[in-house]
Amino acid sequence: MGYTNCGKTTLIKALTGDAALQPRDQLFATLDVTVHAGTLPSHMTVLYVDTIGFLSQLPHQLIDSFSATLEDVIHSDLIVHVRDISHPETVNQKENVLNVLRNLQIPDRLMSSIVEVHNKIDLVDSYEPCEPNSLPISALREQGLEELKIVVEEAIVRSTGKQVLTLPVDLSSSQLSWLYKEATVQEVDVNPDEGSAVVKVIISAAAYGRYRKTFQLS
Ligand SMILES: Nc1nc2c(ncn2[C@@H]2O[C@H](COP(=O)(O)OP(=O)(O)OP(=O)(O)O)[C@@H](O)[C@H]2O)c(=O)[nH]1
Ligand SMILES: [Mg+2]
Repeated sequence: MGYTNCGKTTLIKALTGDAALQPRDQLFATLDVTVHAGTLPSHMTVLYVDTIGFLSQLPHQLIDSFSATLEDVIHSDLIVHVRDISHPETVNQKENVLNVLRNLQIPDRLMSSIVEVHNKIDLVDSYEPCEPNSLPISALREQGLEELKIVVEEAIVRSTGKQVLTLPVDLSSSQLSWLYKEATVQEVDVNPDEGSAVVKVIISAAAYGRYRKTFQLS
C-alpha cells in the first residue's frame, strides 16, 4: 500500500519479475488490484497484491470507492507500506495512509506488523534512515530488495504461525514428498548410508500435526 506514484508497481515488478506489470510516471497508474506471485529466500511462495494508490484531498464522493478497493487488505498476512521518501509531503502521506488503515478497521495484528519501505533512496542525497523499522530501497535500481525479502519472510512466518523445523526423515517412506507437498522444504541433507535425511522445513502447526499423525510419529 502507499501513495500513488510511490513505486508499488515498480517494486512488485522487481520482486516478482512479472513483465505484465506497467509502472508509469503518472497519478493512478494502477487502476485494478492485481496479484503477483514471487519467491522468498526460503523458497516460500508469496502473493503480492498491487493496490490502488492513495491521493491527498481525495474528493469526498470517492473516499468510499477507494476504501472498497482496500477491503481485502484485512485478509492479508502482512501489509507493506511503500513510501516515496523523496517526496516533499512524505511525512503527511504516511499519516494519511495510517489514518485510512485505522478507519478500515484493519486488525491489530496487521497494523502492528506493517513493514515500512522507504523507496526512491536513489533520489535523496545521502539518505539517512530517519525511522526505526524501516527499510531503505530503490525499486527502480533494485537496491535493498534482498534485505526486504528477508524481513517480509520473517514477518509472514510470524503472522501465519508457521515454524521453521529441522526434521529427521526416513527416505524409504513418503515423508519427504509429503513435506514437499504440504510445507516449504528449505534444505535436504541426505545420509545415503542410513537411507535418511535431515530436512529443514517451514510448516504450519496444523500441517505439522497432520504430518505426525500420518506417519505415526510421537
Ligand atoms: N528514481 C526512482 N524512481 C522510481 C523508483 N520506484 C519507482 N519509481 C518511478 O516512479 C514512478 C511511479 O512508479 P509506479 O511503480 O507506477 O508507482 P505506483 O505506486 O504503482 O503508482 P500508482 O499505480 O499510481 O499507485 C515511475 O516512473 C517509476 O519508474 C525508485 O526507486 N527510484
Ligand atoms: Mg501502480
